[in-house]
Amino acid sequence: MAKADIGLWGLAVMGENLVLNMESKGFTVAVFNRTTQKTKDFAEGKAKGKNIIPAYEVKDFIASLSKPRKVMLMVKAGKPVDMVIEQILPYLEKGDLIIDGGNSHFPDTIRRCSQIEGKGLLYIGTGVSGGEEGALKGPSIMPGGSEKAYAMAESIFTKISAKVDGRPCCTYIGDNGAGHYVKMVHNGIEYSDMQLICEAYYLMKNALGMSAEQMHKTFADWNKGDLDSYLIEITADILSKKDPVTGNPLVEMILDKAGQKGTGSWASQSALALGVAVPTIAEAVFARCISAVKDERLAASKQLSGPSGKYTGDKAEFITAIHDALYASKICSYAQGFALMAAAAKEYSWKPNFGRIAMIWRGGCIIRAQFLRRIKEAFDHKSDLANLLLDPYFKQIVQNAQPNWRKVIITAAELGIPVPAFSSALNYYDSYRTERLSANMIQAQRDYFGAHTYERLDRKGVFHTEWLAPPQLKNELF
Ligand code: NBP
Repeated sequence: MAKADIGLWGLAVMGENLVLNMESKGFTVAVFNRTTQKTKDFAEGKAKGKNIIPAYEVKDFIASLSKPRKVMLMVKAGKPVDMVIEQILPYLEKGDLIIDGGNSHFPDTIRRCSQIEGKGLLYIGTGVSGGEEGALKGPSIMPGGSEKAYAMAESIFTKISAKVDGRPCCTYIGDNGAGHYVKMVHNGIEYSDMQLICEAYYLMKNALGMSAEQMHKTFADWNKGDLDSYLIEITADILSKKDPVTGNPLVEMILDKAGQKGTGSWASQSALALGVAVPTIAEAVFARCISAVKDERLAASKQLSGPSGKYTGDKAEFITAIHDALYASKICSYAQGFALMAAAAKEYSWKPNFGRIAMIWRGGCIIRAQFLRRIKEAFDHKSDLANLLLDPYFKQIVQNAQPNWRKVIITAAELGIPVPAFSSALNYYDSYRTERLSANMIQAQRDYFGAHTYERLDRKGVFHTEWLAPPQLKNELF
């Protein structure tokens, strides 16, 4: 029997669809799953008559692969990945390649890469975005590992990935954990994109009293302009869907309690560890956390009061203001995500091409959007751009949006409507553009209670003051 080009372990939604995608591009794929019944069901169902080889023993699975072997894992992130690696390693040889396509945490990928390369094998940790539809029709693929490992997988990855303007949404990201890091930041940006859209919807509903139909039309309209993106498109679709039971808009029948699987929080944690400000991404994670304590909020709503009411000004003007607030905040959130990737690249010695990363996010992933082309242009123009906000195009957009952006946040505060992501984005912008912040007072406080020292504006050196020493301040040069 002909040998398979690649083997895939893990036949849940992502794995099955990736296998069908690979097979449709001319590859023969061997498949394996811990629960063998799933392999059987797949072989007798969706895989029937296709170049897909089912295996029910690990030994047979590996034996069905052409050499050097390529084994891709699409299993639950965490321990299962290590358990699967342990089971396949005895059957693999030097030069074989293991690819982890799940949402693994990047430190795990760095560790696994080093362990597996230490045995003479090759390892790729890759982000695969786009959910089950992306896996089937073409995901955005973000591979990390050695260039030698990537060369082995490149032809399969580029063929199965989404294409935009004929170009594959796949590019080599960098060594070891770089691919999973970029996927993690992608997910962090996805969290903030979603939260910002939710705040726009919430203002339309609560400040303007718009119906689902009116909001559907507004989002569909926005999808034809600067905000053209998958998430705006699906938001418009969602608002037009009726609940078959009650006849109400379905979205209004859904419990306001958000779930999360952890990648947004990993992105925020990494930013904290690296000392990079990603307030809008973190705020989006916190917004999900506060939504999750529904029972507490219900009780608090009976005890804690605040303003309420509707916006009384011009509705059409306010809708435009929400649009501008959304676009400006979105730019800040992407600025934070790219700044985070730049800091991580420095920390872990990766050399990502940020323009290319923006390009591979244009298709096959949840944050796909027209405006990513602008990010590519910004990095083409200046590859070491410190912050997207400094790019002439984004600078102008945010400058023009400012009056409306501020108006939306002021109005929301006056009406008692929470807009944490809009506000954090504006605070990020205002902090980033401010020459002298309030941190001089922090330094003074730290020096007062902990002798942590401070620097001065007028002289070089490190200083400490005995703050209670009478009658005047005594500065000592360390
Ligand atoms: P799941 O994340 O739900 O994982 C299910 C798969 O993991 C099954 O094949 C299961 O085998 C296998 N598995 C588990 Br659980 N524990 C195992 C173990 N100890 N040993 C071997 N296999 C084990 O599947 P998914 O939703 O298809 O996602 C796969 C990966 O892709 C995950 O890392 C996920 O985070 C990532 N991802 C998912 C999406 C999405 O939209 N779902 C999008 C992008 C990335 P079993 O059948 O025997 O239980």
